[in-house]
Amino acid sequence: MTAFLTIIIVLFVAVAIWQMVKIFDLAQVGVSNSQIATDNDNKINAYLMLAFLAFIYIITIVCFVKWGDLPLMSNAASEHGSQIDNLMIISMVIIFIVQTVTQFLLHYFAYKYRGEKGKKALFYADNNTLEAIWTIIPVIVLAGLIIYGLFTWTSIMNVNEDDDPLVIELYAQQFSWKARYGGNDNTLGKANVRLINLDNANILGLDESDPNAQDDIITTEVHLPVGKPVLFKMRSQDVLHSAYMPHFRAQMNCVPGMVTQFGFTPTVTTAEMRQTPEIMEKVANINRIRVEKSKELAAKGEPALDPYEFDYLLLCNKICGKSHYNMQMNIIVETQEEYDAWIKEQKEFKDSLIK
Ligand SMILES: [Cu+2]
Repeated sequence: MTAFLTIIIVLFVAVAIWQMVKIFDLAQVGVSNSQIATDNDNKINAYLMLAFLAFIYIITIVCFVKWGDLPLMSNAASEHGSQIDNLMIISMVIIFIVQTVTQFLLHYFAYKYRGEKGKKALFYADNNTLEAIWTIIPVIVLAGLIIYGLFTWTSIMNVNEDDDPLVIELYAQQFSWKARYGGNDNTLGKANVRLINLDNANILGLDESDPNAQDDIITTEVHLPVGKPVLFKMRSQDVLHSAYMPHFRAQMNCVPGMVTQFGFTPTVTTAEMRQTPEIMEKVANINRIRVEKSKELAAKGEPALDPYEFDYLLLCNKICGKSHYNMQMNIIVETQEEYDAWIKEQKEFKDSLIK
């Protein structure tokens, strides 16, 4: 890798020197003007423009045919998820149409109006109608997209406290996540990084004198009852992290020194999601690759890879350090009964402290 980077850097330096020499050459007054393009040069470049246009269209079609059936992401597993997906699809379709048309105009015009000896550019001062059209149409489309986006954002970010959401803290640190439930009172106790005490295992810095903190439950997995609104409160111990739950279309930065939040309602249990055709196909594909890889490993006398099983994940979406890629925690969406049984088995904060 280092060798590869060195070669690239050497290459860039060489290109930079070459370009500088060229500039010096051009700056020489009175020297031959062989740098001026001829009709033939212009013609070659004009056809190259058309060739490039064809190239980007062909590559787009190839991508659609070859990978068009791959969904970017399986169906959303939260109530607001379809709102995000719609916003995304509408934006993508508009961008796709606009870019297809503008690429054509850009390259075709460069071809059509290439430089030719004796051909003079038309002097055209301005045209108010044209300018009005290419100002008003983008303004309407962009304003529409932005207003639609703002409405979607507001409707997603407004947490209705009357819904009595389940409050869970997501605690980020290099390079792991912890979750904290409010316990029986569904209220998180006060916490501050300054109160972290590793001697008695107070790893999240909970205020040990706060009555609300006593029944808090700290876990290394998030369990959520399906259909129940949940409100995540994010905290970070060290640097910026970002709590990213792609299947629920949720993401929020975790900022040291402040609490951020994101609320949603999960709608599909982990068990149901594992049964959907998209996920089954994806899992089968991953396991096919794992079997192949295991054969290679077996040849080297190394143990085989475990089969993969789908789970919702909480990932970190801010590059927070060298093990950032591995910063994840499982999220299990289950029925209320399963959730109740799980939470009952967990230790409360006051019992988890080392006396
Ligand atoms: Cu991180």
